[in-house]
Amino acid sequence: KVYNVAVVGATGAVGEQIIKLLETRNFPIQQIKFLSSARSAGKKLTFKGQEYVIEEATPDSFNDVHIALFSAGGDVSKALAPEAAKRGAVCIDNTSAFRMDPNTPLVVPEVNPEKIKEHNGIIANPNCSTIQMVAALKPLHDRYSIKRVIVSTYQAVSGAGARAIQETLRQTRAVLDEQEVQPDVLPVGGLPVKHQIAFNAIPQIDKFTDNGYTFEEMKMTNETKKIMGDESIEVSATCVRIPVIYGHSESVYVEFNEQFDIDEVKALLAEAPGVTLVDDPANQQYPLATDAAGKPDVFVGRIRRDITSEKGLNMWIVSDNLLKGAAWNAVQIAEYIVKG
Ligand code: 11C
Repeated sequence: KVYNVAVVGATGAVGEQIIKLLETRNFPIQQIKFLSSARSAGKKLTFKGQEYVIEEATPDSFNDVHIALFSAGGDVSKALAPEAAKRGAVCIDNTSAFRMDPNTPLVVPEVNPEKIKEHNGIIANPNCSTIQMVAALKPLHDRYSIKRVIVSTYQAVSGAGARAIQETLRQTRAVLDEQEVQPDVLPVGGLPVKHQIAFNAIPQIDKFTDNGYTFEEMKMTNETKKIMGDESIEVSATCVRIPVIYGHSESVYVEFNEQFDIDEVKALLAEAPGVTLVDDPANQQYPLATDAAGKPDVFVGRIRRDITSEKGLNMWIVSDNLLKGAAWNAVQIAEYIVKG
């Protein structure tokens, strides 16, 4: 069988990666269309050697579409994913619009692939920092039962989109040239205060909620429970933006309910689907964003028992936020749909 596919948000940082993956994975496409907001409509792009004009997305754009991949922001998804679903498309949505909706599965194929079949026209793709963490937590939770997680992230600017990448490069040049830095995008578009990202670390990703955590941090808490299918797992996150372009890194402390064996932890992670173990401190080998960039896997290393807690484990988890954190996870879900 071949499919009519729509990519919504074709010009964005994630949309670009989705298109590349559909090409290289040889996704079984009958027809493909590229959609965007009115702002980017009319731009051209090449797919498998053929030129396409990007069209403005409207409800009727989804007539006859079988699979629609959305990454054009929450408002576009809220307005158009239900319209696409009504017309028979299965939507894979990269935004946070439907993630916590009880009728929408939130899927990481290595963790809860069985949920894909339960969709009502929309399947949500989790937040990038959550995806890479749960891919590593899943085999450990199955074996030792996780009580709580304390995570600090070191997140790449590409998570905030193409404009944040440009801003980081521009600011870095300005600092090196001893010019004045004029922050314009980060930490959050739409908020009045901006901070320098070049040669800095900004402890704010997304807006603040009323409990003192940011939305990005609360996504890690809430999405982890939903994906792992276990409301008892507690997650406390501090999310930090650093001037890396591709690849989120995370320092993760996990406390188990059961006793664990450190060699067995490493063996479980070495065998886990989509996870690559890079854990050889004697040879200074551990996951690095520069190594993870461009690769589909989640890399885990620096694995050690916590010196303050017998049932505590520390590890370092790195993955390309635009790939496993977004485009690759979405295309994986699409491939599951195709496989039936
Ligand atoms: C970031 N994690 O790095 C965010 C980007 O909920 O899909 C993804 C936001 C989301 O800024």
